Amino acid sequence: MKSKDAFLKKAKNKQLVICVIGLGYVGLPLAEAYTRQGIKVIGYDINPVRIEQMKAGKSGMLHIADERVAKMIDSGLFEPSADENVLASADALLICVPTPLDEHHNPDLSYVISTCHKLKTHLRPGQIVILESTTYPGTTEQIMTPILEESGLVAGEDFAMAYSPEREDPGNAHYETSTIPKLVGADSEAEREMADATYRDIVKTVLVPNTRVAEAAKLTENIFRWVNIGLVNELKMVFDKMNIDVWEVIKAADSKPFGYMAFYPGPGVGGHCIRIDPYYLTWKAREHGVSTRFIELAGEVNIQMPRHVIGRLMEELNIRQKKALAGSKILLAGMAYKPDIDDMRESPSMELLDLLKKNGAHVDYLDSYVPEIPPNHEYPQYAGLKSIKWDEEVIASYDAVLVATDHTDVDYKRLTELAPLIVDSRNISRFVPEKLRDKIAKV
Ligand code: SAJ
Repeated sequence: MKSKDAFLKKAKNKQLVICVIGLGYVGLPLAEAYTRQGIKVIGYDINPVRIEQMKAGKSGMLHIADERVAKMIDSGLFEPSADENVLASADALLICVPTPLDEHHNPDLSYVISTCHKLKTHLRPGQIVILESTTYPGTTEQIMTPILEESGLVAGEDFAMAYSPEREDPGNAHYETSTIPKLVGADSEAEREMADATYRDIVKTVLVPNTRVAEAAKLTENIFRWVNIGLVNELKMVFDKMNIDVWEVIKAADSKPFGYMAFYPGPGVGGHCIRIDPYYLTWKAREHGVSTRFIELAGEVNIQMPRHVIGRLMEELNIRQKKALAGSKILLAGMAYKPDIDDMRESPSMELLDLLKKNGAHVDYLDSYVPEIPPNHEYPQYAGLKSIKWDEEVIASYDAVLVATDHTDVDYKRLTELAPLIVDSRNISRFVPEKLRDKIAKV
């Protein structure tokens, strides 16, 4: 690998120029981690509005305080830019762009591919290109490298390639970019050394033999969650039939100090990681003629959970209120896909809302983190719908409250006192005194 030594020398002296491509929930904290170590970072994003936000010291994300961006700007080490000519000036190019699913639930690498086509016209010898976005094994080698080599440069000789999966967990109070070990995979010793040197100043690196192992490891981490969530969702349905409280069962099992890890049932699986990542592997596995029945079965369980919850709501309304869902007034508590964040992506609450409306219910929602449903491609008809405000008279007017996300800013005791029926998919009864729990139906 030409100019590896020069690269390593610059890294040793903290003189590497880093370019983070994509300033979202992954790229921005990554850029911040470098500025905190006194290392110059160019923040490249195709969205000029995003760049203006950065320059004005605004994060544009609820979980990242503006002050953090202002501090990055004031350090003089962070240079936001929408000008692609900056790409040539960096030593390391870290790609943090979205890898969603398309409308057929197949991997959509269009952002990665378009970034590579842009990058190839600025690529120069001695640089390293590292993909951070979650993707299927083989992406770095089979998709990115051929595009970048259209520059005439040869990967592994003129420039280096590596893969280092992002492990950002927005809103996680316990871990942040610089404290989450960073997998680093590359297909030659020299490229591994350069990739390691790129990250070593900001985070503990974990070297893996090649890009495929690193790509597969990230998928494994999230598919592990997907299948375990599917397991507890199935156990919930089994134990409900046996009149056993699955939450008590999980709590009991969790007393085992080894060999068990608690996951919890819910109304479905949301988010832009767990909900998406399994499909990257199942899609790629088909190319190799390998089935992924277990992963797909977990998906079948998880995906039908919103319908299961609505079915249980119907039963409880019928039995306890002698009411049909059609014509009933329902309050949906929780629109975000997990507690205490504002992220709506793939939230099961949107499917619950849609199912409630399709069954003729009058539906409002309560979520202080999501004051208004943002424009979205799956349920565009609900964009603009606003959360109600907490008003005791209004809360008492609903036939049932369906709890879909257990935000901690809700007074569940008071909610249970006010509403005639609580249909609880998140075990919020743990916040409610015993004497009130007969108003709660766990689903
Ligand atoms: N969920 C359950 N039961 C559980 C855990 C989650 O129903 O026991 C649901 C959540 O309500 C949510 C969805 O699954 O709708 C995903 O929840 P998550 O806790 O996995 O959170 P995510 O989607 O933000 O996942 C991210 C991932 N981070 C990255 O991919 C870098 C994941 O690897 C982390 O483990 C996870 O955060 C985390 O631990 O918070």
